[in-house]
Amino acid sequence: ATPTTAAMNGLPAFAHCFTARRQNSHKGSFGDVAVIGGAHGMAGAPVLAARGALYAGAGRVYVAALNTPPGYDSSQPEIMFRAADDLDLFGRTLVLGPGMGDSVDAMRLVAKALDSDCPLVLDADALNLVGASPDLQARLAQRSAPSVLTPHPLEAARMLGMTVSVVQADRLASARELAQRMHAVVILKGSGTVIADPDGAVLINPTGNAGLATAGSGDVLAGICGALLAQGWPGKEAAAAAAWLHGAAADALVEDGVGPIGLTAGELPAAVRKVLNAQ
Ligand code: NPW
Ligand code: AMP
Ligand code: MG
Repeated sequence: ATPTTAAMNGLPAFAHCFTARRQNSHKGSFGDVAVIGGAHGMAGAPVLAARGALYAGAGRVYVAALNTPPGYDSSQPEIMFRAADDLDLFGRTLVLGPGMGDSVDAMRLVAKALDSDCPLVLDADALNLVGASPDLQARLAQRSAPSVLTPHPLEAARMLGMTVSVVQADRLASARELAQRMHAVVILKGSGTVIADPDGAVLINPTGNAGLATAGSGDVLAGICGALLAQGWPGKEAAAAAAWLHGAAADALVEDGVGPIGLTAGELPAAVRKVLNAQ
């Protein structure tokens, strides 16, 4: 089949994936997301992802930080903190990688997640680990639950064994190749984010601005994608809608004078909620 390339037609294109919030629903109706990451010096990354998931509508959100006793986020006490090897986490939608590092423990957790039936978002260090390990790639290839990879150009270049300039020279081809090699949906981030499915279909996300060029914004995107997967969205649709929402949130903030200069990743989740509720 000829691969298709399309510009996304806004979030309404994914309206069929929204489950209406019924009056008699409860937190269990909207899925659970567990974010695993946050090694030393990067404790904020999984919290940003968790906030992204919470504000994108996940019913319950957990954070498991490596090498750190379960903590507490006083400005977001809704998030539940667990130990990274808590078996209970591996039955939920998993977001792996924000601030995770490349330790042996991180590698073991990625392998365990890949072997689970959970919908999965692989970001940041989880991507670097998978890119460097044929064993993890084999585990990824045999998954039947949705798997979404969210590389920025350098992470994509590492996975493909290319330079960033080669990846960027043809972003559509790079995203498609990575999706096909890894047997997973790919969000190739950056200005003009590309969403690629292993079947060859490619989308270009039209939202977002340079305000997103700030630490932690990718962590928030991973959490949004996790929330949509947890609410039952298929992988490609979750990936495309997450990228759209993330960019639309940044666009709305800039319209309100919050950025592009000095926009912070922590400001994105509430803006995502506003965009979602306006649909
Ligand atoms: P340059 O500078 O141009 O040479 P890394 P990371 C390139 C965590 N975080 N187009 C660019 O290279 C993450 O979750 C924790 C072209 C850039 O310098 C990870 O676990 C935070 N090039 C970990 O830190 C907040 C692009 O990639 C380099 C590009 C490391 O993640 C921050 C960085 O890549 C962070 O999220 C583009 N669009 N985008 C926290 N608060 O705890 C990126 N590059 O070396 O993989 O490091 O992305 O910072
Ligand atoms: P990360 O590098 O993982 O924190 O991810 C950065 C996020 O910000 C991704 O979602 C990128 O697509 C987005 N981003 C970064 N720079 C820009 C830009 N100039 N225009 C639009 N989106 C951007
Ligand atoms: Mg990142």
